[in-house]
Amino acid sequence: MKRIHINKGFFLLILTVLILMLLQVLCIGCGSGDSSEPESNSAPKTSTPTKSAHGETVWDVEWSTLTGSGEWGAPIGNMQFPATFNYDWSDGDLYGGYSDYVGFTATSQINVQRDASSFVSFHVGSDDAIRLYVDNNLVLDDWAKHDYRTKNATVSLAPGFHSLRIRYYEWTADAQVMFSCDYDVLDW
Ligand SMILES: [Ca+2]
Repeated sequence: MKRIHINKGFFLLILTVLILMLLQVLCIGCGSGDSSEPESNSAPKTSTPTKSAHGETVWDVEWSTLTGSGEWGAPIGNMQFPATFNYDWSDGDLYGGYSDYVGFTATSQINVQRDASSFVSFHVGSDDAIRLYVDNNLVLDDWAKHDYRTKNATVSLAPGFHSLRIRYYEWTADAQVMFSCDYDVLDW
């Protein structure tokens, strides 16, 4: 009986060690799946592409008010823009009944399907202010109150996905915003 008791104790010890090793492996696996990592310069995950139900590249747009001192106010709604756009609202409403002191942040992504790093052309136009970021780098900066005008930039990009972000605001009077780029990076 004593011999059996010792074997049982040894068995329980081995079982405990195995369970602890299993928990350690599971814990390491959980750590790498942390979804709260901060925004980085890398391309967004391709598992959540910004595409419409019809398979076209689109922009996710979040509208916000502007305060009288030019600070971002409250979010007022979301919508989607097509891959390229040119909205001329004149002095009418831009979104949600707002014709002045309103703006948006829009995000999208492109796919450079070329053999090597190469230049991609971007074009923006705005009344009033606009900024374009590629992979979180500011590449077009026209952040001031002004009548409609356009800006162009070419950026060397490696093959693969790259994130885009536009910030825009309308101060008063007429309003317009435009975006376009090389079409081949929109077709994926
Ligand atoms: Ca204006």
